[in-house]
Amino acid sequence: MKSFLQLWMPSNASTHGGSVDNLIFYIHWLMLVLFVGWGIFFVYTLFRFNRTRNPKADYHGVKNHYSSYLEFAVALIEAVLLIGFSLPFWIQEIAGAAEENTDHDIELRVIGQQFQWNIHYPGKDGIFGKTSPNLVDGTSNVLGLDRSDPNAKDDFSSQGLSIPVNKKILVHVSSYDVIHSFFLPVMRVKQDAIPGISVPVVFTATETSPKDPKKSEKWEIGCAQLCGTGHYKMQGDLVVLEEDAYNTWVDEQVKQALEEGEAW
Ligand SMILES: [Cu+2]
Repeated sequence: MKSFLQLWMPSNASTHGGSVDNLIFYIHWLMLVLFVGWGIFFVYTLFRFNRTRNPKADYHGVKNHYSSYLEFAVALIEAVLLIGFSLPFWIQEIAGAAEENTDHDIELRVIGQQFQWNIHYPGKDGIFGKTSPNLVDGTSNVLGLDRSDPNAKDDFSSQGLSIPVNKKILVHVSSYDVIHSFFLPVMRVKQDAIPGISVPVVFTATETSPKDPKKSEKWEIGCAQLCGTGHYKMQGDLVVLEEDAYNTWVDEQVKQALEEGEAW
């Protein structure tokens, strides 16, 4: 069933993606059992309780408790999937891991905006420049970055997400306007981007993105929350590079940011 379901899924290119997929498969197994079980029960009742066999209505109904036991069992399995698998996984691998440990390699900020993704890179120094709500401007400075801060000099923003392969990436997801949802299908990452709240998420890419996106699967950032009329076009490119290529890319972006100075 796993390989059957995988035919409809994007490829997995993250370290934790296999666990997410497993959970999806368990849920599908449960749904298949329920679908077939209830289908058989439905057909059974059509014959067992048809009018020829039961000309007179029975006002007392069912006396046994089999259906209650069944419903309890289904609720129990669902609770195990949620409490036993889903929540611990999310806490260990994604949001919890990001909040607790600092052993990430790259730290970025992601700010959703109608209708694009803005990624804030701290530049070569790895330190984010100061930001202030007073400096926020929807067209030229979504981050509210204070360019007079020395740490902000080499900061730059991008509407695509470029990251190195096999490095632990920590992103702080937030929003400029309404609620969006930061979605990296191939990384099995999906996190609501909420104005006023910064949610940490970690992931590690296990392979580089396809060189020719026209010929193969396109790796992208999507928005998984209906956020307005332009929601459909709220996407960006996800580019996973070898470490050297990533460093070269960062150098170029920093150079450009330094040349442009205040302009964003
Ligand atoms: Cu959106």
